[in-house]
Amino acid sequence: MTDPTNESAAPPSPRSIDPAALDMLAHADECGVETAFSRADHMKPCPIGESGACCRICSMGPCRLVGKDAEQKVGVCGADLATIAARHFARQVAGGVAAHSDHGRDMAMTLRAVAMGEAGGYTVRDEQKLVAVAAHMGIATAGRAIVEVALDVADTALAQFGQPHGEIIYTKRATKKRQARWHELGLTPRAIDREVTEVLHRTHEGVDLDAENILRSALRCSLADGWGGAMLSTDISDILFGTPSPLSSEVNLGVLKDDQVNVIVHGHEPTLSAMLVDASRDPVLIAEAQAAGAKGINLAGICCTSNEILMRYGIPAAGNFLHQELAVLTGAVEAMVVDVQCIMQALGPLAQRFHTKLVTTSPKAKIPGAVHVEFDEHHARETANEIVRMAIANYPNRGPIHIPNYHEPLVAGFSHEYLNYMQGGFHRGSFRPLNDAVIAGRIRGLAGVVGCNNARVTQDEGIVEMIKRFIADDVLVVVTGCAATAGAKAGYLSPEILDTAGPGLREVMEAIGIPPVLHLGSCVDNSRILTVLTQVATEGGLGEDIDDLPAVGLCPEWMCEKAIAIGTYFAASGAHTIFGVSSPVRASHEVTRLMTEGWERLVGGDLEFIPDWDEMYARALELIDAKRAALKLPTYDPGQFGASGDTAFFAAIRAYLAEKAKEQEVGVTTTGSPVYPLAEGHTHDHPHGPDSHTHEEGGA
Ligand code: BF8
Repeated sequence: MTDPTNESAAPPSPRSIDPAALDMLAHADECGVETAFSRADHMKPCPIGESGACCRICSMGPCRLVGKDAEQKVGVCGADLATIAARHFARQVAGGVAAHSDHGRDMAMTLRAVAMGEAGGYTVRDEQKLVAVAAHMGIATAGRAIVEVALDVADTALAQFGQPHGEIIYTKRATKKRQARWHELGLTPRAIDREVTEVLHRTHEGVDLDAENILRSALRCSLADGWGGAMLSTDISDILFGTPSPLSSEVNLGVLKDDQVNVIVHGHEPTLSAMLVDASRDPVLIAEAQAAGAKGINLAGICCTSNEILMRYGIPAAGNFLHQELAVLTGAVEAMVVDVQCIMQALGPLAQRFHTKLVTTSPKAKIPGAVHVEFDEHHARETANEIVRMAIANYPNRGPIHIPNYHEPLVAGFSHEYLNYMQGGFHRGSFRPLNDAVIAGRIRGLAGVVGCNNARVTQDEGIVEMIKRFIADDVLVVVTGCAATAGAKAGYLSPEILDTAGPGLREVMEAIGIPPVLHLGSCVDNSRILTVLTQVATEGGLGEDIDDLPAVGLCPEWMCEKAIAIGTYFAASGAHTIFGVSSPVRASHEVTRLMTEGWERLVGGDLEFIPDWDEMYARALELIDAKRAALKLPTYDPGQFGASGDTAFFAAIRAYLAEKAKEQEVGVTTTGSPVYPLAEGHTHDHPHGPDSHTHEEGGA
């Protein structure tokens, strides 16, 4: 019998723009191993479910409303297409909020354990951030011990999940105008778990049957993530592991080492992975690795756990979502340690074909074929040591290896705090230079390029296209999650990329030392984009709220419910947001209308789905330019800027530095600014030799 879901068809487009991925996919074919890429070729998406026209909420169905008159049809209970599509969408939002926010809850539990002295190995690494967070929460800090404040912060954070009364405290961090709008519309989230539960209740069979009302509950639920669970997660991670500031590292599968014990961390939470960083640098464990025949222990990351330890410890990223199987395929990974989210079940059988030990660590996330070593923050370091020893013991079992030789340099770690610092220093942190540059038109606008890989589209293509075009057109880009990794793999997070930026953007970058593409962190760190946009909106000169700003959010290769939740909270916060791939509500014109023009009227932002890259980009620029016009800012003119600082004098310095770097086969490293050695003063890798020199010497 033929499997109706197994339609074979020629691959419609290249599977990836990443040469490392293409190399590994050819290797997978040689090994006869299937991957998400090949499975996607053979498993077409169900067009009814994909477009939001399938209702499987009760056992009278599934009801599928299809055909030219689909919008006139109803399911067995009488639900129409708009209700069905809206219910499905709202449940996706609730799923995403639950995932991010449960991650946030775990961070709060760890902070609580630290405050109680029960989490050996963890500590409050960023006391300043703790004090700032306490201030947001209305917790007194003067004269109190750090652990006391930490306990109050942890308990206040945990209360946000299930508090019976009140509102989510961090909504007060939005602009006054936004807070008033949410109140007026009844969109201020009350408690995180309550909003998730209420969406699940409303979308149960026979409850909320009005598409617009269902979508309002989805907006409120999403805000419980953006201004609740995700923001708490970011803040508490900063408190426990440090607020990121720029550092350099490398990305792509070439970061794996052929002569070291390779351990990959994959998933989302930074707790165990931070301990694995310590374990991988422990001289005792390194000696054990050497005794097993390896030169050392090499830790690398996949997905957002990777972003968490990349931006705080400089641990290299082996890749993004679609790289997880490819990493195992190298045959060089002794252990892949996973926690929660974005972990493919395919890793179980795949790891068994190679020597890789797949190690699950969360009681919430087990995988057939994996070894389970349960993580408990009270004994985290012991768990990390156990896992590293397991990897070391596995090193002699390695078979043939195939590591593609692709690795790109990158700069990551731009927190909201650091962006303030780099624009105004420690005492006068500010966004004034950025706002002024946008007002003048040197910077045309701001874009967030975020989200996943999706095997339905060419890996990284949409993300990289958007980044490339934006910076060439003087739009400053911030990136998070797998989009950040995609941009980095394509070289867009390296200092050299400044040369491809438009003239106005480059001028600003060179003047204040901001790279044109800022890596803001993992997917929970999309909350950093909310705080950045809020500060831009309140700094002056660009309106009063996020929906006044010449800014857009893009998620070209979205894949999961978390991405839908993020897109929805950006919209509810006033941002125009564009997703690629396909629309989960495409079947219903009414729901599509409600989420675009309806939401724009309601909250000032919207959520659009545009699968074509050219159309997506054109729409993004149209939105940015329309906001500039509404603010009565000068029309963007690329010919107007770019001359200042571009003198022969500076050109000579740049040429000199490039020549020196080439001669000595070392890069020019910088102090303060990772981007451009002239921004805040630079030092070289070789400050004390006869070749050492300063700016002045270089420019003389
Ligand atoms: O949380 S971008 S594929 S790893 S969901 Fe998953 Fe998507 Fe990657 Fe990070 Ni975010």
